[in-house]
Amino acid sequence: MRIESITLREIALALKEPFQISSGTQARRRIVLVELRSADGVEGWGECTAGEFPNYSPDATDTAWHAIREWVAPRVLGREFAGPEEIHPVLEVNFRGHNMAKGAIEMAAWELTARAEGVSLAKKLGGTRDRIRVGISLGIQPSPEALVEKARTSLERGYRKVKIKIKPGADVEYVRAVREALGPDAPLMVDANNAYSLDDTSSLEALDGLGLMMMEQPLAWDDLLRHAELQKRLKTSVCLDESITSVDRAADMIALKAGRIVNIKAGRVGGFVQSKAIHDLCENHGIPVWCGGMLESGVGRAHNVALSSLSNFTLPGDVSPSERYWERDIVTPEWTMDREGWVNVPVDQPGMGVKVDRDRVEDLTVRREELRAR
Ligand code: OSB
Ligand code: MG
Repeated sequence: MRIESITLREIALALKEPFQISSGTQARRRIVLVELRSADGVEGWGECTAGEFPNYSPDATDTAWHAIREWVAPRVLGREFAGPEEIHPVLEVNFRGHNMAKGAIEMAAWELTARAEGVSLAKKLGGTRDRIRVGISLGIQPSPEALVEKARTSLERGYRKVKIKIKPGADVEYVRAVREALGPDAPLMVDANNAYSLDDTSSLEALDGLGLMMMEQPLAWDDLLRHAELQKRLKTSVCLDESITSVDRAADMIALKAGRIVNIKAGRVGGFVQSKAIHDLCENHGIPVWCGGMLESGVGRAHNVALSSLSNFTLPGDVSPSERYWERDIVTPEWTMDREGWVNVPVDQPGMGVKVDRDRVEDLTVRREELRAR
């Protein structure tokens, strides 16, 4: 495979409603889409999962654009790769961080290869499922009552997991209200996005009594040691998101017993090679994984659906259907979910299995740049 050109596009896509987590609120997404073209004329699509600001990871829309243009693209363009597996190692040589920039290009190269070979991206990645179970991630709500309503309608709609975003001041009272309203069997979990420290564990200990499936990333984004300390004190499984930036960090989590579940987001770990390595490592250690989300458009969602088809993705992912996020997505068909919370994996179509709506993308594009092999 030889990539001849990379077209970067930034699109502005308004969320149906603002999404609030402990570290900030987003009302729209500034998404970098990447379109690769091979020497043979095959296209491959990718999405950079960075948010507008570096409040989740160090990546952000503008820095990712810069990193792709200045450092990622020059290492990839015009170079002969036997397969997409060879890209990640090349991007790691004396090049720290910028995982979401690296991941956007690496994942697009997988998509391109799947198309070129006429197989689905899911199969190319080693996936074994033709449908996946999904959940919903609910942002912080103005009141416990508002949250109960959202959680109730989500379960009625078919979602198999309800993830509740929490922060100090919007935690125990909120989650307890949902538990009391929806009963002991409702599949609930929380995600703190780093909002707590070991000095204020009283709310985390109160949440521990609420029968949650897991507690996602309560402590600092780069901290494994204190998560290990916290996990010792809790019955509830800790799930790590921000802290797992590579397969080595996943191995550290397991060695330190810093968590019992991993949220895999391909962008966060630099693409599919690392995602697969984390998946396999966790599978060998009896650690379940699930696919996280970064409010992706239909392109990034396609990649998440494909990844979720691997065998150890045994818990419902944050891979909700298009209508949960957008008035209108940028792919056809849009991603849909049935009443039982299943999303179909397009295993019989080459590549990601949805078509980019080029007219819609054009309408939403705020900047565009084409990078070519020299
Ligand atoms: O922590 O999982 C997170 C969105 C932005 C930043 C961080 C997170 C999230 C989500 C969204 O939870 C999940 C989704 O895409 O539906
Ligand atoms: Mg999270």
